[in-house]
Amino acid sequence: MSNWIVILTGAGVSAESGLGTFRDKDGMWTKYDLSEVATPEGYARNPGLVHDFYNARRRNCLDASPNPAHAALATLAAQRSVTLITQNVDDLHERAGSRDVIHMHGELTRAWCLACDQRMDWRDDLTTETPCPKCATPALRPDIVWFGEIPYHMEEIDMALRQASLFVAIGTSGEVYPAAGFVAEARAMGIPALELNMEPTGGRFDDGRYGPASRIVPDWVN
Ligand code: BV8
Repeated sequence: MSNWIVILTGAGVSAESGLGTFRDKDGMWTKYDLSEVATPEGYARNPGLVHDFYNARRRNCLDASPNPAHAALATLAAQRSVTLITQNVDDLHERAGSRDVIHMHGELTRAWCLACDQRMDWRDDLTTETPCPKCATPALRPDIVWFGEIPYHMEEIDMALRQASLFVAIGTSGEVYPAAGFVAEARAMGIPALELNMEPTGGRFDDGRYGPASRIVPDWVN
């Protein structure tokens, strides 16, 4: 068995940086209708609303700072062989020093032109009128994986899971697939699974440590 740790993070790892989670009591999906702002159908119906939703999140993300959980994961990767997969679309892992982060749901700081199919770094607001810097067409969307769209890097993720000696899920409710299925895939291959979360999400793991990520992740890493 290799000595490779595969880590999956979710919104809980960025909660203490001030970025909202989705399904907690005041989470994003209690304020917005997911089908209107996080599906291709919603974007087709009202692209302006979707741009407003992601523009606000992009600004919050750029105003936020990594917390000790992000920093601890960057430290761990300097000591051990780690693959860091995140469902999060913020760049706090990178800003804490993590490298080669696998963003399976895309990134707030990237845009995708539907006219020329180019993807590019993007830190400003987007509107339906914003011209693509590559082809000048106003056809830019957030480079985010919406519900019903295929997550990015699935082959790379599958390969990483197969060679893992430990699978760790941090700050995720385990509600969204295919990410929510990784723990069962790991355990079916005999790979031990650890959950680090505010509270248990339902007994799918071999072990768990519970509390705020900014405390329990550094405690686990050190
Ligand atoms: C797919 C956009 C096929 C980015 C997101 C009908 C049609 C099509 C698909 C489906 C369908 N029905 C079901 C599906 C599958 C669907 C799905 O799973 N739906 C769910 C709702 C049932 N999945 C998809 O559509 C995916 N695509 O299936 O394509 C396919 C698949 C594989 C291979 C080929 C083809 C696409 C899923 C991605 C959708 N995009 N968002 C954005 O706007 O951010 S999902 C959204 O939920 C976010 O991306 C987020 O990352 C993700 C998961 O949420 P969490 O990160 O877990 O956050 P949550 O709030 O839920 O939980 C936070 C946790 O942290 C809690 O446990 C809390 O206790 C804890 N916590 C809070 N504070 C702290 C803390 N822990 C520690 N410390 C703290 N301080």
